[in-house]
Amino acid sequence: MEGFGVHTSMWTMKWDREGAERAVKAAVDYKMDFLEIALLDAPAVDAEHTRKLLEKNDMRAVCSLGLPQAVWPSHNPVGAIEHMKVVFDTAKAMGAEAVSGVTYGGIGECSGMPPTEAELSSVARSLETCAAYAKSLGLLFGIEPVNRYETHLINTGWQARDMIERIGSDNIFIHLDTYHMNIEEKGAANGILDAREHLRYIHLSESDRGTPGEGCCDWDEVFGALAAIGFKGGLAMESFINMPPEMSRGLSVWRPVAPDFQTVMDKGLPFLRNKAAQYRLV
Ligand code: LER
Ligand code: MN
Repeated sequence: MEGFGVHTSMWTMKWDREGAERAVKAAVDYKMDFLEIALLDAPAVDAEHTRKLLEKNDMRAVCSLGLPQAVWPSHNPVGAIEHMKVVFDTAKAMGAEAVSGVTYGGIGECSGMPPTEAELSSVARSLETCAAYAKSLGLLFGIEPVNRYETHLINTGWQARDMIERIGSDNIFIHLDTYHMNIEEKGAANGILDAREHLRYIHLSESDRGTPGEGCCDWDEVFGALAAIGFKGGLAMESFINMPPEMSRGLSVWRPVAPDFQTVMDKGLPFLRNKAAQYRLV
């Protein structure tokens, strides 16, 4: 995973043949290095169609997801592992390089209490088995800390490092997100410095999820810290401008955060590319 990517929510959250063709064409037009494909319903995906489409267009892919409540690893590690095996098999068949996201739970998993030791060890058990399965398929496996309103389990780079150190698998990595960091970390650089060698992927997402460069994220601190740790991973722009209702709830996106996807792609993407070039990341 390296270079610049974009989350397919920019164009579609429905990964059927039509959505896949539209998103891959748009990603090629914008000269993206990879696409992040939400794998919310893996069995419904025509993996062979996606693999051929990606190959034909020389486009790389990363898959991401949060787990449904019935198989949250904190309470049902066995169910979580079964669910994730289907996700890994599908991602592999699609030709993806990695599976990441809230792979340790669900978006909206908030118990109202701090995480218990029983929950964390159940999550660790699920992640360890998942990492081994992913490794057997040659896939990398990421965990994305998200803010306190979306999970009570892992909110910061430091907590993600703690979880990875419990597990010890070498194909598991930290995936940060500047939107969540802006809520949870003590400074824009902290999560990156804490995740350090485990950081292989980052969502570049503005403080309002809108057009990068038009919000409160301190992008110089973010890119300066990435340069300081010698970051070599994937830089994925994530902006949730057009959410279907079932996604709006989990992400709490209730209003248009940018006028349209062209604004995000034509203004936000060049802004991020310039910053990455300025800090010699690309
Ligand atoms: C959710 O808030 C988020 O940032 C997504 O990337 C989840 O995978
Ligand atoms: Mn994210």
